[in-house]
Amino acid sequence: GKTLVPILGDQLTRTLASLRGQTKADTVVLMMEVRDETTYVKHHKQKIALILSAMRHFAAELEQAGWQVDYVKLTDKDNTGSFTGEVKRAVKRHAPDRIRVVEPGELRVREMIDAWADKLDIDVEILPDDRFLCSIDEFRDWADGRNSLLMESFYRDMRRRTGLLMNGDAPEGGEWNYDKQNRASPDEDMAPPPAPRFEPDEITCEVIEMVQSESADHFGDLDKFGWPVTSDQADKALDAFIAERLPEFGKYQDAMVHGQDDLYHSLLSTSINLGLLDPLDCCRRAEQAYQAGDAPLNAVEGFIRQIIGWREYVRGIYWLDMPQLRSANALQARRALPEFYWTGDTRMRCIADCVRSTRENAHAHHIQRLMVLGNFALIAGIEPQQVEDWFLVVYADAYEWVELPNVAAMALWADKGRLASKPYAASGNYINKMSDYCGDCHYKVSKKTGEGSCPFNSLYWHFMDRHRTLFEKNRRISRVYANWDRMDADKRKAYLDTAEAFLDSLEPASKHWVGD
Ligand code: FAD
Ligand code: DLZ
Ligand code: SF4
Repeated sequence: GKTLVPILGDQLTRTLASLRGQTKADTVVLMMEVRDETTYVKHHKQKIALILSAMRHFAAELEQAGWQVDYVKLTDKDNTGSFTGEVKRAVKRHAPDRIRVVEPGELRVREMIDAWADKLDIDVEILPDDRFLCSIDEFRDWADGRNSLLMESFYRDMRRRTGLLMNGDAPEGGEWNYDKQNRASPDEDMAPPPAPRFEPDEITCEVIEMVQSESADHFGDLDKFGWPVTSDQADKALDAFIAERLPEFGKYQDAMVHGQDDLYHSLLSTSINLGLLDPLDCCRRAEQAYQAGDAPLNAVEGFIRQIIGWREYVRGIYWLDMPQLRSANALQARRALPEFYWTGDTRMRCIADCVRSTRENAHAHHIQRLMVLGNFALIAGIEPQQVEDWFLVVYADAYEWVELPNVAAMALWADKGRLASKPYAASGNYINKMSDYCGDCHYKVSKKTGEGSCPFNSLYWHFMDRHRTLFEKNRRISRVYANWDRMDADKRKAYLDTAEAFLDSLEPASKHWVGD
């Protein structure tokens, strides 16, 4: 009999588990553009355009390879607007014997799929997504019975399993992790070659036009759209990264430069998350560059760690800790997200630049996300759920499985340190060291308190002071309180008053940015 194989928008992989072992004659592939997915949060316009364009290109490739593809467009007149509604209609159209689908990236969608068998009265086979190197069950086994879930120990296991940068049982170069060499401040004479951009073709232009009218009130610009939308383009982006930017990727991994949005980053997250690139393949190609002497070990190890370490790890944490992670708020942060996260309208030059890049590119790099946008939300005490919604909306690579652990657990410490032993809170000093933002800022980074002082400085101490009972016991932070106690009382009061006045001045974001 016939099998219906729904392929979701981030499952654009030719070797997807649900296609393997299927014969073309007995299979109908179903791809669905649906309103619920484009609006469950009001995603950045570029994110929607990217996903829908990549879906259309992928469907065309499958058809060319001889698969029968039933493709539902967003504006088709009978489109019900939901995955379940569209699968139901497709079951009517094709009368399949069964449905075969790869598990989705998000719990929200998993719950829909789990209901299909009953709702549609049909056999539903849900396959593990083996594009990840570590399955959900394997991660659960790894986590079981450990009292600490350190990324570093997970990462070492993954190195052993994949054999990447290994000499037998020993890590290449003698160390597992070269992060200490990956913290250089930006240099005047840094000249990163820009990441390749791909001119929108006819399919992409059509999608962009549709998004322009269907999602007109969503956040973000479309004019700079240049994301890879096919696996061929993604391959070219990977080649260019490895040849041109990987060698300096490690050294400048944490650097930030005003107006320079790519630096030495790969910009491959959108392609990997969509399935256009295979994560292990990216790592192997980086390893080859190291073996050929074209890229140093600290760069290659750093890149590989992000992919087989962090990326796999956060995905495991997501499935381990959902649904609680979505409501976690260990620091009981209740403040509203400020409007400037959407408009960039703030005199904090670091934030304004990160928001600008986010609006123009649907992208910001890791340290901008963690140490500027995340750090501000952490020390200002913004409610995690509002910050999570923002991150899910604005980045072209954002899906809840990767966004949520990074925001809730890594940036906001909402999980009480299950993932990050110590909160990533920092004053203006850190941003000044790692960027060129502060020189031309309205605020003075060297000024600690009072009018015109850098808000990160006073917010940092306000944060430390208000969470003292919680953090004082943490050996990695207790030194901070020794410094605080050594200040005279007037100084401490000035910090707290400056922070309070600044917090009072924040304008809360309008709700329409995320949806109703
Ligand atoms: P590179 O710096 O070139 O890194 C190489 C690859 O490693 C990335 O393409 C990505 O696949 C992977 N990677 C690196 N860091 C992480 C990480 N912490 N978690 C998972 N994968 C990682 N990444 C997303 O893909 N989607 C998100 O929604 C997302 N939200 C984030 C939110 C916050 C608050 C923070 C701190 C990080 C977030 N990240 C997210 C991780 C990281 O910032 C992006 O993956 C990275 O900036 C993508 O740009 P790049 O491809 O140039 O990465
Ligand atoms: C994010 C997204 C958007 C905006 N639109 C669609 C869509 O129209 N059709 C589709 O199949 N997938 C879309 N997606 C991606 C899904 O939301 C994604 O599969 C889930 O987030 C699971 O990770
Ligand atoms: Fe950001 Fe403070 Fe530097 Fe201004 S002075 S750019 S607000 S860290």
